[in-house]
Amino acid sequence: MRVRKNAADLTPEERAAYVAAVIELRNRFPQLTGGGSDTVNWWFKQDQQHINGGPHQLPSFLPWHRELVNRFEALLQQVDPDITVPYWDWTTDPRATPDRTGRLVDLMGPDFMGAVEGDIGEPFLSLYDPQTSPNRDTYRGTDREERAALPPPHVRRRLPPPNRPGDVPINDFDWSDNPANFDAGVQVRNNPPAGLERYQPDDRALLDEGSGEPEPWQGFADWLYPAHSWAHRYMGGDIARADGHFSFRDPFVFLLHSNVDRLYASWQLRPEGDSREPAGRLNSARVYGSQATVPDMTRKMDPWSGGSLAVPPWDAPNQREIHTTDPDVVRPTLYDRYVYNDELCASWAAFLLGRRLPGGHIIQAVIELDTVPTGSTTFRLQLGQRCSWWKGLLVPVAGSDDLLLEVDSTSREAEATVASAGLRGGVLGFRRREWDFWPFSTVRRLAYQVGDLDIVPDASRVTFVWQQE
Ligand SMILES: [Cu+2]
Repeated sequence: MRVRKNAADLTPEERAAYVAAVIELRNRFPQLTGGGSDTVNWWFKQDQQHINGGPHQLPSFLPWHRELVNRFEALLQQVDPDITVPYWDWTTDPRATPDRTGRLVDLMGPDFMGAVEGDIGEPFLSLYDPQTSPNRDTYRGTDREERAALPPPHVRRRLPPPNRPGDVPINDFDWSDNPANFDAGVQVRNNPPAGLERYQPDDRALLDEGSGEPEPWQGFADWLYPAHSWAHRYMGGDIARADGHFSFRDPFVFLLHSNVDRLYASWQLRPEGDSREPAGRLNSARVYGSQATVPDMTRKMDPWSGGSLAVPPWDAPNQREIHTTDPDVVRPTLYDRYVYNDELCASWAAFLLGRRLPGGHIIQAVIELDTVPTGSTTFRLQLGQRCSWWKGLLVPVAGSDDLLLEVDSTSREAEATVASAGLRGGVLGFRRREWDFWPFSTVRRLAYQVGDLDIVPDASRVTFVWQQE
């Protein structure tokens, strides 16, 4: 499993590979079930998917856009298996955003993300065409499929003077060159809708939204949405246009949405928080709270699920339906840095990077004793082919010897079931090439589903599964 990196940390080679893969998608077309290929190439398909399915100001905003970014990343990996979608830390100016060492890096310009003013130009000149049909931007109804196959006439930006988004007054945001949008922008400026009047320049404050409330996910998501809208408007031009969501024709949108997903993942992996809503954030039955049952969240996710809202290639019969509660949609993606760097999130990331952890480090798996089923719990350990440094998983059992799950070198898999009542709480850790539990009695929630967690070495996987009855 590869890790999504801060765009500021990409090497020149990684920048070039990412740009090349994005442009290559313009030359690739979806294969159709009935044979042949679609007329809309995989790059224009991003815009088309978003226009046809993308929910905004709705609860499914986060799961839907996560799925979109994941699918886009999978396409890029068909071009180059090492690529992940980098993110822009939107608390910083993309022209001067710190890398891991604190050095300020410019993400814009012809060697990476293109211009900050006017047409984005190189390296993405091939993603639009000023000579395209003038109707390209107005497609509606039955001909939208045909028009989606054409390049857009332009991809523009208009960043404000150098500043980080949180420090830019709303008056300075671009509302695009569309007069209707501009009017709308003036209206917004004079009478901001709920959420837009306050930008969250502090990621921790953003993750705190909803904490302790009856609906923590909703509380958080309701603030992440306007923070993301703010980032769109900060970039200006097409990525900021409100008249039909044209933002996914600008490649920068994936850096922005990779950051949306990073904040969402950080929220899910947040080690502390209100005791009523801890590790359930990784659990598809609990993460969304009562929002899980609203129609927007229970309907199948389009355009990928077939049916009337689908676009090729997902309009084929018997298309697999995608739902907001699918494990692939709930499971947070791996990032190099989460908002809470020092605790579970960082451990998770370090673990997945496959580094041998220093002796004092702890990998936490949060087990919430309140939610342990009355029956039994199954631990499963699976190793990939290149993984050789594991010994096993030590499961703490009260009143008897701890259970050591040792991996058989042939099957590379081990499984054991423990009566839940017998589980002793602890912090699951990695030490001396073994998994270990430390007694950890000051908090109640102790271990939980780490859930289908990929680890490096590549193809290795460890899964702790609560068997729910
Ligand atoms: Cu969107």
